[in-house]
Formats: sequence, C-alpha cells, structure tokens
Amino acid sequence: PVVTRRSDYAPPAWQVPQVALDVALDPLATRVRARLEVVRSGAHDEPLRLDGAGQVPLAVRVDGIAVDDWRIVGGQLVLALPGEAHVIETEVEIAPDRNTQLMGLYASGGILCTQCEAEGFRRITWFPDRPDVLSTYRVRMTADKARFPVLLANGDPVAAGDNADGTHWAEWHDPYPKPSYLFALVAGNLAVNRGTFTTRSGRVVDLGIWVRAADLARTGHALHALQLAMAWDERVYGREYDLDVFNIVAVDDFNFGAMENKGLNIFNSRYILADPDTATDWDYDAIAAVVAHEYFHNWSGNRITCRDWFQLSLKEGFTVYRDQGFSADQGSAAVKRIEDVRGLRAAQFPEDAGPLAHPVRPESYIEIGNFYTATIYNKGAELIRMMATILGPERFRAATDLYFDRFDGTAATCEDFVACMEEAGGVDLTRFRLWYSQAGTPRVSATLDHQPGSGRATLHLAQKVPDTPGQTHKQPQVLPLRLRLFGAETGRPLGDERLVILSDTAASITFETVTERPVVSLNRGFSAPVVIDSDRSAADLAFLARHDDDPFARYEAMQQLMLDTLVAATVEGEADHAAVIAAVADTLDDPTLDRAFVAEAVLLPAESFIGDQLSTVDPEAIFQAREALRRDLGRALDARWRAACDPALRRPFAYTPEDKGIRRLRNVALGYVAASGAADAPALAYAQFEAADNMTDRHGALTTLVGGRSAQRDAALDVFYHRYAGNALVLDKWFQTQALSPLEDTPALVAELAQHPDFTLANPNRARALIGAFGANQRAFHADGGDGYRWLADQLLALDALNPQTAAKLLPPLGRWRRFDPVRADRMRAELARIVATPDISKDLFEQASKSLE
Ligand code: HT7
Ligand code: ZN
Repeated sequence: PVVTRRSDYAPPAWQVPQVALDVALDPLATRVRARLEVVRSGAHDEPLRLDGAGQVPLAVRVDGIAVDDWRIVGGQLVLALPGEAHVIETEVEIAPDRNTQLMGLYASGGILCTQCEAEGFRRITWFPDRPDVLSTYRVRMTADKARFPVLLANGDPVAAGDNADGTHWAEWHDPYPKPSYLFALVAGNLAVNRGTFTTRSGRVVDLGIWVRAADLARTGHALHALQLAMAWDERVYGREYDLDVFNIVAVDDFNFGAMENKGLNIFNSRYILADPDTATDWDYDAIAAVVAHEYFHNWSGNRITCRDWFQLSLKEGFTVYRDQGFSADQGSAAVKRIEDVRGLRAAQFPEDAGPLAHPVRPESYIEIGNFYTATIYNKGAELIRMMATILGPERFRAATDLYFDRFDGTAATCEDFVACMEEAGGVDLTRFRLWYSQAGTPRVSATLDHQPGSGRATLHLAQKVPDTPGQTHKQPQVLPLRLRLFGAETGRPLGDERLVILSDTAASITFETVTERPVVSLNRGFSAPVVIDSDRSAADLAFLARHDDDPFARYEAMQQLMLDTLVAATVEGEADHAAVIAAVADTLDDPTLDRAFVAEAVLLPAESFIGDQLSTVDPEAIFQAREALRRDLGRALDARWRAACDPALRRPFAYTPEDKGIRRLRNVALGYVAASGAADAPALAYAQFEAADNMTDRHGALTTLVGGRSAQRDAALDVFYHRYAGNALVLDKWFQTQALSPLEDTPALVAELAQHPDFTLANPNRARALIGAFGANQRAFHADGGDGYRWLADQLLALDALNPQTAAKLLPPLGRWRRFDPVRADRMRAELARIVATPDISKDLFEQASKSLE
C-alpha cells in the first residue's frame, strides 16, 4: 500500500478557482458533468492530475475540444496542458444505489446524499481532491420530481424549474471558495422544520432541518441547538454566519456523526432526532454538541481549512474545544469537564498507549480515514485548552481573532495556529509544539515534602513521555498544571491556586506560609492531559474528595481513591472498602452538590480504565473486584440509593440541567440497589421501566435489568423491542445494551443477535451498536480466553467487504494484545494475522490490522 508522508507535501501545481457541476441524479446511473476552470500555479511544466475512484471518464474535453491523450496513473487522470489556464470538462456515470462504502454519492433510505471528507469527492467526479485546492461551486441537479422532490446543495439556491418529462431541476451557488471535501448535495422526499436566526449584523438566515416526514416532530431540539450555537459563536468568538441559508439533512446510514459541508450539513440521524420517548438525556446532549460542532466548523474548518490532512487537528481539535465550551455553557461546566475527561481516558489514553498511537499531527498514513481518531479530535482539543490556559481568556480570544482574520479564505496549518497564539498571546510556544509531534500520554510523578515548623512545603514534579511505535527517547513537554494546597486540619486552602508550567524533566515548587500539614490538589480542571502518579494517601484523597474547591479535582480525588482500592483488590483478591464507602456517603449527603455531579462522582471507574493501571489485564479479576465494591456500596448505602431512585421523586419530563441530574443519579442509584443483590431490585427496576415517561429512565432501568438475571429482564427486553419496532435508533439501543451486559453468556448472546432479522452490517449505527459495544465490553470480549476474538475478526472481514471505513474503526480492541496474558495475546494476534492475510481486504482494515501486529 502507498504511504502518504507529511514531509512530501508540495503545493498544488494547478488551482481550480471555479467548478460547475451538472448532475443528472438516478440511483442506478447518475451522470456527472464537471466543468473545471484550471489555472497553472507557479512556473512549472507539470501536467494536471485529477483524482478519481470507482469511475472511468466517459468523455474529457479541454477548452471545448474532446481529447483522448489522457492517461490514468496511480488512480489519477493525467492531462498535459499547454497554457496557463484551461477549461476541463469531464463526464462520468456512477451508481449511488450500489455504493455501500457510504463515501461519495450514495443512497440512504431513498435519499441520495454525499459524503466527501476526506477523499469522497473523487468518487463523484475527477478532481484534484485535496484540501488546499479551493474553488467556488455552481451545481445544477436534475432528478425525478416524484421520488426526489427536494434538491439541496451548498450555498444559496439560485433557480429551479420543472421539465416536461417528470423531472425537475435546481441550481445552487456557493460564493465561498472551498475544498472538494466540503461539497454536498442531497435529493429526496424530505420534510423541513424551518427557523430563522438573525446575525448581529442583521442578516436573516433561513434555517432548515430536513428529515423524512415521519421524523419531523423530533427535530425541534436540533433546531433550537443550532440557534443557540449561532448566538454562542458570535458572543464567545465573534464569529458570524455568512450565507442566507443553513440547511441540515439527517440520514440513517452514515459513517460518522455528521459532516460540516458549507451551508448544507449532513447528519447521522442519531445526532438530530430526539423526543423524550425515544432519546436519552445523553442523546439530547450529544445532539446539541454535534449540531454546535458542525456549525462551528463554518469558521474553524470551512472559512479556514486544512492545508493537508496531516493538519486535520487544526480544524477538529479546535472545533472540539469550541463545542466543549458551548456545552459547558449550557449546564454544569464541571460535569461537562468530567464527562470529557472520562471520554479521553476511555478512548484516547488507550490509543496513545497502544500500537495505533500517533501524534496529534501525524507523520504518515496509508488511509486518512483511519486518522479521524480520539487523538486528533480529543487530545487535539486538550492542546488548544492548554494554550488557552497558558494565555488566559483575553489573550486567547485575541489570538483566535488574529487566526481567523489572518487565515480567512485559506488552507492553513497547525503551525499557523500556534504562531497566532504566540504572537497575540506574547508567549514563546517553541517547546509546546512537541505536543503536536510526540505521541504518548506524559506521566507526571508528584511528591509533596512538608518541613513542619518551617512554614514551607516543596512539591517535587518529574515527567516522562513514554515510548510509542516509531518514537523513543522523547523530550519533556510543556505541562500547565493548576495546583493548590489545602490544610489537612482545617480543610482550608493554604494560599491561592497556582499555575505551574512544567517544561523540564523535573522541577521543585516551593510553597510558603504553609501553617499546617498540606494536601496537594493537582492538575485541577485536568489542566494538562497527563497521568499523575502521586504519593497521596487514601486519607488525603478522601480529604480532597470532601474539601477541594475545584469540582473536577474533587471528583478526581474520589476516582483515584476508588481506583487505588480496585487495583489493590484486583491484584490481591480483596481490599478494604471502608474509605470509598465513607467518601461516597459524604458525597451523596452533601446538599450543596448538584445531582449530576454527585452521579458522576459516585460512579466507579470503568473496567477498562482499571485494566489500564495494571501491567497485565485480568478482565475477570477486574470485573469481580469492581462488582464486590459495587455490592458493598449498594448494601452499605442502601437507604440512600433507594431515596435517590424513589418513584416519588419522579416528575414529568423536562430537559433542564436540574432534572437531568436527578435522572442521572436515579439510574446510578438503581444500579447500586441491583448490585447489592436486593431481592426486590428487579421489581424496582421494572416498575421504573414501566412507569417512565422518558427514555433516560426507561433505558436506565433496562440497563440495570440486562445486567442481571430475572424474569423482568426478559420481559423488559421484549416490551422494549416491540414498543420500538421500526425505530432504528431505539433498536440500536436494544442491541447495544445487550452487547454491553456483564453477564457470562453475553458472548453467546451477541453471536445470536448477529443473526437477528434486525441486525445488518449495511447500517453503520447497527454494526457499531453490536460489534462496537461487544469490543468495548472488557469482560465479555476477553471471556473464555478469547472466543470473542474470532467472532470479531469474522464480523470485521464481512463488514470490510461493504464498508471498509466502519470496519477499520471497530478493529482497535483486537490490537490491545500486549496488555493481556500470553494465551489471550496469542489468540488476538492470530486473528490480526488472519485479517492481514485475507486477500483483497481494504487498505483501511489492512493499515489498522498490520500496525496492530507490530
Ligand atoms: N469533519 C467530519 C468528518 C467526517 C468523516 C470522516 C471520515 C469519514 C466520514 C466522515 N463523515 C464526517 C465530521 C466532524 O468532525 O465534524
Ligand atoms: Zn469536526
């Protein structure tokens, strides 16, 4: 396979300032006529190279004259051109109905739609399909009017009309030059929920959320989120929308969450559709976050795009940072930070510690689709957050203003962004740049040395960036660590919070006026995405869990206390649970804490995160240790859990931060009642399941029931299935909940579910719901020495034949073999080897599997 390297970047030899497309849409035979105005860029005699995949040119014309002296070399159409500027016309035929990869033009439930990021445009027409070629697009679509009454594309509508043969046409024009990956069109029988937004300079923008008519009633939340996001970006970043139209279309078959095409976002329907009966609070939050994320791309991604795909985090890391800020402002910022860090630890830390580790700005790839990762997105967002912390809010805003002004209308690099931070922030980020080039999660060790009587304490910090594939002997990175000391006797802070920038291998920080034994609160707000190894005792952690004034640090102290207990129990077979029980009781009893925070704080660390702390993961021992602690917490605090899930607390559904917190704690509490082994737990859960007026409570009860064995479990699964038959998004939950069950027979059940008539590999949401959830279920996936590995590999190979991108994304659990005992490791490697040896697998799956074997 061809490896693309960052160091090989060369600017495009030809630019394409104008594109006109004429698309005669038909599910089985769509004709695409493209007219490209090409201009030589600089003095050279390079031919024009156009990318194409899956189609042959039926005709090629240069300046109106048919030519046949073109060649296809390495998938590119190569055309020698004599002059400085030419008009190139091509014609191709494609079959969206047969496109199972869901890249390029494809069909989803009768809707024709496009997905062009990263390299899908080349499946539609011949084009220099790279992000540094910016063009204005005029698009004319023709389609059967009865089947495809709505025709949408980027930009603004220009004209439309009917033809005598039952077809109709529409023309759209996007005045903003854009790379081909932002091209989009949609044709279908769609209904619209319309709204408006008036920008601060008075532009009235028509907003539309387009869905199947049956889904229209579930679009209100997304529309409202869009309006909130538009206002937020004006207020917080000074960014205004720039077209008269902003459309969003929801489709059921989508490889990702959503796509930020200029003026025409296309979404996975799971990130648009919501009503209380079918969507959980998690879904509601995710919809708002993804709608905001895609909208924010209009500036961070579209107005300023990426020079090449190695710069992907320029738009994705920054836009995740922006959507995190938006979500934090909608409710509890502390809970949002906790959720984001939980997600980072669940997905990015393992990626950074495994065979697929890569820097935020990678050096090479085989398939760019494999680099839409937690590292690019979430670690990338942490890098922006650290720069914002170092600069402070005013200077950070000045730096983003500078970036948006300076690079508007261009294809930029991560370096361009950092240079703006430096210039407007008045800081030197030379060493900070290592975050972009070095992979791996830095580990920081911290020991606090108190000299009683001297009024002084010294914090000794040391850092190490671990080796990752292809990278050893790394330099120390720049770590902004927010710190504060608290007095162990009084519980009061000893001085203000300090921001310490650790940029050497080791440093010692001295604190004065330390009048009592200090306890250190470290990396407050998770100011640096690192692992902290500290010598804080269980008593100190319990103390911080009670007294820290930084909510994240308070949560973190509790988690560390739980983690230490669980690691000890896993290794030694048992541990004293008293300190955790007391800390959880205190948290539950604190009336000043918001319920959503309490729910997060009393949740035990995930099994996979416990495994990440051990040299060899023993999934069964981890599960048993965690269950034992859950049982003891359930029993010791029974009355408190029952109070939190008391039916009397229920009130009619409202999507407010307060109600969400109550529901979240209710479901956590229900889980603890069940974990206690109480005989009435299934009945309690079933009662909640039946009485619920919203999906959060119903699904929470179902999850608890599916985690145990009872008659109510089977009944609830059956009722749920029949109640939501025909609702694909809810059926995904039905599959996923069972695949996540901790019961011993989950592997067998998952294999059975793969044969269920509602299971299909053709729909990425369904494939992820079953296969992805099973891979994430540590106990089930690794059960019986690894019978699940073969099943996963078989599924991946079958899926690869249809949709390589989705298959490749589901492979990483098999690549974690180094973390397991030799028997499991050998079996995982054998499956990876089998995948690599399978003839004709995609480069997507090949890259993931072969790198995982190294
Ligand atoms: N920028 C979008 C990325 C995306 C994507 C990537 C690969 C294959 C399919 C895809 N669909 C969307 C989404 C985002 O980050 O906003
Ligand atoms: Zn994005």
